[in-house]
Amino acid sequence: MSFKFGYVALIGKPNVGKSTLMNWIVGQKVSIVSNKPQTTRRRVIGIAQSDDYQIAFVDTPGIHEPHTRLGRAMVESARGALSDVDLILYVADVSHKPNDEDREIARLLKQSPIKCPILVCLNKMDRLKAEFVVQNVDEYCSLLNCNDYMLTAAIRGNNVDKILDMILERLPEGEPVYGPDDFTDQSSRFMTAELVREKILIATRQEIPHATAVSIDDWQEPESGTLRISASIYVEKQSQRAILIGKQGQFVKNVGTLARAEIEALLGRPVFLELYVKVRADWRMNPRMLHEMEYLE
Ligand SMILES: Nc1nc2c(ncn2[C@@H]2O[C@H](COP(=O)(O)OP(=O)(O)OP(=O)(O)O)[C@@H](O)[C@H]2O)c(=O)[nH]1
Ligand SMILES: [Mg+2]
Repeated sequence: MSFKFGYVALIGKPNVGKSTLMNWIVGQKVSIVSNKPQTTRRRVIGIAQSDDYQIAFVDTPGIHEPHTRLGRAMVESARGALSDVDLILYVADVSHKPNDEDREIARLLKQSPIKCPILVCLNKMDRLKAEFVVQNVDEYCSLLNCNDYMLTAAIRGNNVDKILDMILERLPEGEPVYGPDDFTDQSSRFMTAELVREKILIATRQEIPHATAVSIDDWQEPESGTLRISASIYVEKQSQRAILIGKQGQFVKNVGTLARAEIEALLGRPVFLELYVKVRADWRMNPRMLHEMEYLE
């Protein structure tokens, strides 16, 4: 078999499991994952490879009706992934029927001038009740005019090998573009900020997940020994800051402990992580802040 290379865009609503699926196939936490919608905020490449192929997955923010400048940038970023890819993997939560957001995405995909193949990944099949299987599968497939689908449970890797085979069948032959050890296009700094944000998303509710951003302020990397990282956590209100700090600073301390363990594993060395919680009213509306956070291209 000759070598295959291709770009595959993961497109769908927020919270359907796009990042979970990509991480499983790549075999690394490339994108952060949480049970809060709109976890992924910009395009992230995850590279899956073997002796026979290299697949560059383009994970995207979930497509939704945006209410902030950040939301608009996220949806633009997802739409931007539709051009220059070899395959679109439309990911949906099959345990629910398609709604208006799915219909909007289907319209977007059908209107799109790019004519690459579309594969439908019906995820969260572990939550799909037997009596709805036929109906829900049928509704998603007819929405996209596409019978190339696979039911998956990315959280446990069920059928992920099968969807990988379907992806490979549809990819062109080509030379590898990335190095044999590459698994993402993100910088260590960005991934570090994301890991801190993930711990906050998992531990908070309501507006806080959406109102939180993390940026790296200082990164001291001696040739050996401990790496010293200082980061700011931005929220939009004093009340949110108080929650993130917690009683005697316990909340942010826990966030730091959980994030540090993963950052150390990622960077392969000891890390000293300092976190500061700051208020920036309406940062989600502020293009300069969005640039600083690397959410605007
Ligand atoms: N039950 C179940 N949960 C899943 C499955 N796949 C992902 N999840 C969960 O669904 C939630 C959302 O997963 P993500 O991978 O962050 O979803 P996403 O589509 O990338 O979301 P955005 O980045 O917000 O667009 C997380 O809590 C996952 O653990 C699955 O197959 N079954
Ligand atoms: Mg995601």
